[in-house]
Parts: sequence; C-alpha cells; structure tokens
Amino acid sequence: MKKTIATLAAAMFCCGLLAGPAAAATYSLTYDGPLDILEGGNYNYADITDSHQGKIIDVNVFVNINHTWVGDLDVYLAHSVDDGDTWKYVQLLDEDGGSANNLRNILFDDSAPAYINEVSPPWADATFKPTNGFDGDADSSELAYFIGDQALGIWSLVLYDNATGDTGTLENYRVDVQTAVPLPGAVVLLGSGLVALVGVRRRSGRK
Ligand SMILES: [Ca+2]
Ligand SMILES: [Ca+2]
Ligand SMILES: [Ca+2]
Ligand SMILES: [Ca+2]
Repeated sequence: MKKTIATLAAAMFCCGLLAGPAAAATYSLTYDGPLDILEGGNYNYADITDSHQGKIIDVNVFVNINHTWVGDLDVYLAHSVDDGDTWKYVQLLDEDGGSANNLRNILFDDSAPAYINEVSPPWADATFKPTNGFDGDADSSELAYFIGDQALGIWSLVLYDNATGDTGTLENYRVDVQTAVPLPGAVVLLGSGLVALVGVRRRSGRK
C-alpha cells in the first residue's frame, strides 16, 4: 500500500515536471503613430508597455513605415529586460532596400522563407525574416533572441535615419507575442505530488 502511494506520488511529481507547469498564450500589442522619423543622429523610439506575465516563446513584429528612401534606415525591435535598465536589440532592417519607398504591412518572422535584404523591393504585404546580419547597435537579427525572457517590460521599435534628404514616418507597428504562462492545474498537480511524497516519507520513516 505504501509502495502504491509512493509510486502514485512519484508519478504525479514526474508528470508535473515533465508536462511543465505552463501553457502557451498569444497576444498582440499595437503602437499607433504617426511618429516622424527624425534625421541628424536621432534615435526614434516607439514604445509599447507589455504587462503580461510569462516567458517569451515567439515574437513576430508587423510594421508600417512610410519613407522615400528606405535604405537610409536602421530598424530595430528592442525589449527591456528587468525594469528598463537593460535592453536587447534585434535588427530588422540594416540600411537595406536602397532608394525604394516604404515598408508597407511587413511582418518580420524568423520562420519566413527569405531574409528581407535578399528580396528586391518594393516591400509590401509580405512576411520576411529580419535582415541577414546586424550592426554595432544590435545584439542579433533573429527575433528568437528574445526567447526565454520575461514578456513583462517595454517593447520599442527603434528607427535611425542615416542620411539627410529623404525622410519618413512610422505609421504603426504591432508585436505578436507568444508566452509560456503558469498553469494553475499543473502547479496544483505538482504540489500535490510533493505533498504526497513528503507524507509517504514521513509515514515510512516512523516505523
Ligand atoms: Ca525613393
Ligand atoms: Ca546600420
Ligand atoms: Ca516567429
Ligand atoms: Ca534620411
């Protein structure tokens, strides 16, 4: 009988661990512009507060930018780690696209078939991987760089216009986030397994 209880408790404990006390959640957060993209050494920030709990599993970002020479632009998605003291930068565009106009309804997704800089503009109504490579302001050009971080914090689309003469605006952007969030049922299951194990140990220790 004790062995049965112990086995059951161990099974519950293992299930709690193996299944993982989490479930996936998805949500989207939108920034509504327009935000003028200033030239002359300005970094332009479009911030979105993310109040969701959970660890990031996947991030995609959808952008609408008007610009008369997209090759002027560095575009990054940044996310605050901790309380905003630390930022991670993922590069989406690295002065790619030459004299072409606009990034219209472009979704950046690591799972897309092609890097944006390997597809000739104009770019509109399409899904691309971020640019293939990154400059000194970025940490990566893969959105997967955010995986494992807490979602809670600030997302920022950061735009830098490297040359004078052509300008633009950020019309809007959206982050699509998937997180792993605690699953109360699994926590209860894990907890009850632990309690049962402790109970068995106590009983078996009192001979
Ligand atoms: Ca142009
Ligand atoms: Ca650059
Ligand atoms: Ca993705
Ligand atoms: Ca410019």
